[in-house]
Amino acid sequence: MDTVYSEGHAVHHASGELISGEFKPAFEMPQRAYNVIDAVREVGLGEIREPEKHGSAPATRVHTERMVRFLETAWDEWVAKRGEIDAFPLIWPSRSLRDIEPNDIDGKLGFYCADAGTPITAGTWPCVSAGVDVAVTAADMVLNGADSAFAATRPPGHHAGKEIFLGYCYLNFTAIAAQHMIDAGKKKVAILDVDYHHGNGTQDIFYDRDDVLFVSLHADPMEVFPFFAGHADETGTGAGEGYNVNMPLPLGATWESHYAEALDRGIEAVKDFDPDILIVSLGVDTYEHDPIGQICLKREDYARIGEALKGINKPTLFMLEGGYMVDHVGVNVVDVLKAFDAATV
Ligand code: Q9C
Ligand code: ZN
Repeated sequence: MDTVYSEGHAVHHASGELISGEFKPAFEMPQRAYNVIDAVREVGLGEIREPEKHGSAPATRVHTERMVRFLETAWDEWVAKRGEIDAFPLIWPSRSLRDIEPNDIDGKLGFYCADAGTPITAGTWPCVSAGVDVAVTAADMVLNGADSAFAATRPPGHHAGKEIFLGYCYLNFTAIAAQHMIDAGKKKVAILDVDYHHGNGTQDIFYDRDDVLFVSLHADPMEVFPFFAGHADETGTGAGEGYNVNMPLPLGATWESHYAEALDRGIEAVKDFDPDILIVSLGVDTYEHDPIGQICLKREDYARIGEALKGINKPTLFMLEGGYMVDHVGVNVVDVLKAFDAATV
């Protein structure tokens, strides 16, 4: 399996995040992607390719034009007002308030950014632009006939919705790749999200559609981030009714206790849909030693995930999402990909 990767991600490095009442070092950092690429090289997974440039047009297919423009210009507006420190919102307005983008940068930050872990930094826009290039280039490889490809994007994307960003995510690279495939003429794309957290952004983007199935295994949102989406009764709306499948898992779940069974159900849902292409939102914050996750998968479980996914027997694009045990992100991700490559259908 070949990988698409751009060093361009590294310019986004948040100074910290507000968590548990304290400003702490950011869990989401450049070293995560370096560790993943090192592991890809180490095992000789395949070629590592540079992305082609795609501009911001693929992003505006799933996010509003005004949010994409905001992400592009926010840093300069912020620096003019506050100086060169990371830009955090100071208000999180409920969406029952006016749906008007304010002129002031503090108002705008609150309008789009929904948490205290996702600041705009000097490098955010160049970083997420490179991520769009990586996502679309990897999607094109699968569209052009590759059995599989890996988009080593950073930061993660699955929390970013049509017009909201949070959870270390600014643009939803998985959704951008899926939409790119639909725009290229594919009729049905399935997204299977195995990140520890619910992919609320991907769900938001495709909730009313029947051409993109969204299936997610994640820790119960009654207990953990993103708290406000990810329940089992969120099944889609309108034409999308029945095309959104959430499987919340209890904290402490292991492969044996819950995970294997839920993954099987998720895979069955994908098979029933019979997509042209499968996209996997691959987060490994389900790892037993992850500093922010409380699901307990062991190292050997990642190969089991890769093997199980191969059974779907579809062209497959893997997108990197979360995973914060920095020294283990690479081996866990690559264990999934290697096992997928090695498995026979
Ligand atoms: N105590 C992804 O994995 N903060 N995003 C949680 C934990 C937000 C993680 C605080 C975590 C978002 C893509
Ligand atoms: Zn996550």
